[in-house]
Amino acid sequence: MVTQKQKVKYDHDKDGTVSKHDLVKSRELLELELQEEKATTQKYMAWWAMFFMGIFTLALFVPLVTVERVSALADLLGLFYIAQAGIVGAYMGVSAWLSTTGRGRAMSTSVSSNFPSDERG
Ligand SMILES: [Ca+2]
Repeated sequence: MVTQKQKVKYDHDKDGTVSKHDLVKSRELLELELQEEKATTQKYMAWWAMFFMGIFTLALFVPLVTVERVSALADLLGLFYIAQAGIVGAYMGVSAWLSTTGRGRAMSTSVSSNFPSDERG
């Protein structure tokens, strides 16, 4: 049972019925939204990793943190920096790889070509 509100949401060509074509388009839009959400989350992860590397580096110079404590945690701090830099590097590498392979461009082209001209602008 399709409610009137769902009809308005999924009826992309505004002909009053929700056809298979409308559902395919809705599915593509949902997939794009999920990809966008995932990319945004990954971007925030990379930014927070860089932020915490800076904060931890600055925190090591606070007088409250003794040299003995830093020496005791040296191995752990090394792993921390490697892990954080790995997150940032992986994000940047995958972003660069996706932009050079044209995967992102191909997706946006295929979706926009499926839209009727009245919905583009
Ligand atoms: Ca329709």
